[in-house]
Amino acid sequence: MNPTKLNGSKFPQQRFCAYETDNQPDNEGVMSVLLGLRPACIIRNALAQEQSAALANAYLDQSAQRRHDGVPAYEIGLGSYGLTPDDYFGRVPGARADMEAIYAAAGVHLPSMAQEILQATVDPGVVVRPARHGGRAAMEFRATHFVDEGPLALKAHEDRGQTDGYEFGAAHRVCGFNFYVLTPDDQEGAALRMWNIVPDARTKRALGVEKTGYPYPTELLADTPFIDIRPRAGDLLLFAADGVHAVTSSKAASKARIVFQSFAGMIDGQIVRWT
Ligand SMILES: O=C(O)CCC(=O)C(=O)O
Ligand SMILES: [Fe+2]
Repeated sequence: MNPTKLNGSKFPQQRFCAYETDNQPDNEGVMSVLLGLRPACIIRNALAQEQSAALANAYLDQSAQRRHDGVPAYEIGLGSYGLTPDDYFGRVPGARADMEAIYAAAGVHLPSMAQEILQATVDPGVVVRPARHGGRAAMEFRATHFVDEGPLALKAHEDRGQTDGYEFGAAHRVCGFNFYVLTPDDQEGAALRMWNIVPDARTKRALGVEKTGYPYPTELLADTPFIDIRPRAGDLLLFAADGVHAVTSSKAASKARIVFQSFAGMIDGQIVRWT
């Protein structure tokens, strides 16, 4: 029988808000999300407007594929969703070549920038590295273009479900680590909506989403407090992706929303990254 509410852990209400900085790698903001003390840290203008525009244009010049996971979006690159570790890591070289072509065309090497930002932010000596499997390294980013089909551009979900069997299944928290390069001009919609709930294993089993994390029925979230975070082109967002979240529909004329997505989590004191 379906549960009638979601059980799990919550952030204390006074800490359930996004930490925001402007173009400053911020140790407290970033570490507090990785450690699970806060839901999100947004670094505004981590990319210059020209860099975002160049990445968006380079993405649009490539032929993206419809996502294979049922999400109404096109992507270039690769995510672990629905793939075994052998499949995922086997496909990385091809997918990485597609992403490198975008970085080269844009003249912006996002993986190096991400590494520099994280390394400059965390305490000296903390290792920041890709997730690994049999000597192979995970993808740095994939690029997703959401095609807003409403009522949510991306249904409520959490991204812990996609980590089963992977090294990153052991991450303390599964955090989204996203650069936004094209966003709708919208004061209300096109937000990342985060509900204050990290569902427990029992709730996930009851809903049959323990291996996917997708989707959660919105009726079950009616009484759960949420925040809306509205990233703009150039922003870098780190957020608790193991909590239930969604992307709200845009009301703007142009709904295009392009995100260079990845995940980050702490494993044994190291910061590990994957897609
Ligand atoms: O685009 C966003 O703001 C978040 C996307 C997301 O949650 C996902 O792709 O798993
Ligand atoms: Fe997500």
